Amino acid sequence: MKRFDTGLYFITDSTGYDEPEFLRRVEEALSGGVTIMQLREKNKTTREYIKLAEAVHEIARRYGVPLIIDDRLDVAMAVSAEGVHLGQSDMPVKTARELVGSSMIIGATTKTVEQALEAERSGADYLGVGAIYPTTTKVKTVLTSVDTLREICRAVSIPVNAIGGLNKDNCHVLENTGISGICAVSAIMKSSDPKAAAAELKAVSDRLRAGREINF
Ligand code: TZP
Ligand code: MG
Repeated sequence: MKRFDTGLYFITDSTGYDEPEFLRRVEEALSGGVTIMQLREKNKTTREYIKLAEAVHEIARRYGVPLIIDDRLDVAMAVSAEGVHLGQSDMPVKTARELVGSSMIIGATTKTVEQALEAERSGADYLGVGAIYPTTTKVKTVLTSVDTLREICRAVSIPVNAIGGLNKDNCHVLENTGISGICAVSAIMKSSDPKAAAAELKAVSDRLRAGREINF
């Protein structure tokens, strides 16, 4: 059975770092309390993506953290990653689920209740919803209101994570929304101390989830 905890969902961005420094930051973050991570690369060739995913997977395994690959089911399968994360213009969740069966974690980005219900029906295991705040991470996205986030949490029974511009000082808007966790790129990746940044965000996430039954 798939068990995973989206409490602190760390998403990578290797922009501006050479590979050793990138891998060092990933390891620091995992040692700070990341519960699940996503390798997110937009400008690598397939071979480069696979090579980096193998290196990241080796680290993630040591920390018992599931590795999710952004956008690319083929890369996820090639490195036996624990999961894949699919956006609205990537392979449909239903198709991916048919290809991989039940064991792989499939996440989906959704911005409306309709998209969320469709993703859940198609076999998604968790949802990412946002951007809650404007983000400096290279991404084409529009903002999603906290009200919509709350409606999505009510509408589905799979875990829902908030994403976009989140840091330890601005997560209070997520109180009582029903989220299962928070996703962060720059708050961890660009920190001078990724371990401390992850630990702080984990504590924030734990507080947000306190008293709620978590359905992961
Ligand atoms: N999807 C919606 S916002 C976002 C993605 C991938 C980027 C979030 O990055 P950050 O740095 O945590 O704002
Ligand atoms: Mg994507």
